[in-house]
Amino acid sequence: MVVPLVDADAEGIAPERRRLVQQRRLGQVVDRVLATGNVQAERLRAAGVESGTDVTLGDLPGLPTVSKADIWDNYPFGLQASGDIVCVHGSSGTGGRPTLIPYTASDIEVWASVMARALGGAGATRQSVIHNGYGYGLFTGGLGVHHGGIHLGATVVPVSGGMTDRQIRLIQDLRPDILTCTPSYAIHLGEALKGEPTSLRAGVFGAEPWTEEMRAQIEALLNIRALDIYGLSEIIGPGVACESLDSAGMLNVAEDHFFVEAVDAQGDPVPDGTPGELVFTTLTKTGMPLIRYRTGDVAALADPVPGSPRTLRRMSKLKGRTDDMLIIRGVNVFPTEVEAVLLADDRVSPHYLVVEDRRDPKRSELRVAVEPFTDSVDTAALERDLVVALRERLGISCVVTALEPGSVPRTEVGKARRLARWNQGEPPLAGLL
Ligand code: DLL
Repeated sequence: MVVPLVDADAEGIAPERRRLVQQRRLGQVVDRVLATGNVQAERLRAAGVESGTDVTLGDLPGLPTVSKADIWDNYPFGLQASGDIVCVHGSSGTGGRPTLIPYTASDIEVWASVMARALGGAGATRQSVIHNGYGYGLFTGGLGVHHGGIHLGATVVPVSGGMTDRQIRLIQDLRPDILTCTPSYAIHLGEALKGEPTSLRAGVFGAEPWTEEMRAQIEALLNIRALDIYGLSEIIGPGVACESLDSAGMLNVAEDHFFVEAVDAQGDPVPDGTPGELVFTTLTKTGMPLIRYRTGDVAALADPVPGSPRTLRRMSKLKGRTDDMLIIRGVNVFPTEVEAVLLADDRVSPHYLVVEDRRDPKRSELRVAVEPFTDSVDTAALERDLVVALRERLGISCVVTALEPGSVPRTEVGKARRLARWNQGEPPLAGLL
């Protein structure tokens, strides 16, 4: 299948020509950062960089990185590089500390154009109606899709999150072809629709981890193609990378704006196909440009689909975040690996919670709360089977508890919480022993 490119110059040019564009933009962003004199500039100078002309793309892996801690340390706007800010976005972040990102009008244009490409890759056109169930606000999901849909010339329905009955009414009345929301909310909407046919053809889902097994459930529930979209507010929001109908399960990285590297725990580059932490350089950002931002997100990189008109490099679905990786009795486990095992079993509903139980610091335990789809499932057999399947996949034993259908809290607004840490006191979910 070939899906038309929204921006052929950007998505379809020969990689060697794109590299020249990236190189030129890298020089410019290095100059913009050096001009700020901020902590990034100081680090670049300490590494011997005095001007953008000093740096080639090949030098990037040797340059200093910047992290979320640097953004927090310089809160709210210490890394800002332009006075022409038109809006602010961000995320509430871990531990309640907000990460705020200032945008210029040019940043919003870049964002709108990468989001238009992302929606176009899912088959959206000027005739499309996009039902946008991502939250509007500081969170980048709602307004990111909004800017992109308008840039594309489609009709955006800015429903935002929650109020599921109203969402269903709007889907029935306005007949959208594209759905955008978190994957967990897509499940929730699908369950609420109870098999009723809709006009939807494809969905663009992201902002939280989800697996191929979750994709299969969404596609079956809603009878659509379910595509993954990735991004983070620090870099721009959604649209940093997005799957298209023809990208063979991986996400096309908007690498003409966001240069991507993947590195190991020591910060050394990993080869294509090997999962590594994603590091992005915002080649065209002006509000808060970042050079070598360590995302904490783990994925593998790859070249484009051979012979495809799309020439952008691709990334895999995210495996997880470095800070969500659990170390259970010495074994590294990403919650997505647990999800893959759970949802491969057709008795298990997509509502589950992974719990890292560290009440006994000497012996950590992985506990998994699942819900069977129906009351008729033999829960004891289900628990036994999942323990075996998880041991086979992860190499460790865990405790599986099957709870009554409906016990795991649903997320109607914002990101689903699928991982909890239990250090002491009451369990994070009633019914867990
Ligand atoms: O979640 C941006 C976004 C909105 C992406 C809507 C896709 C759709 P933040 O709130 O700053 O931005 O959170 C960024 O969410 O570093 C990842 O850990 C995680 N994340 C985002 N997309 C995906 C995805 C938005 N497709 C953080 N799969 C990132 C897994 C994702 N995790």
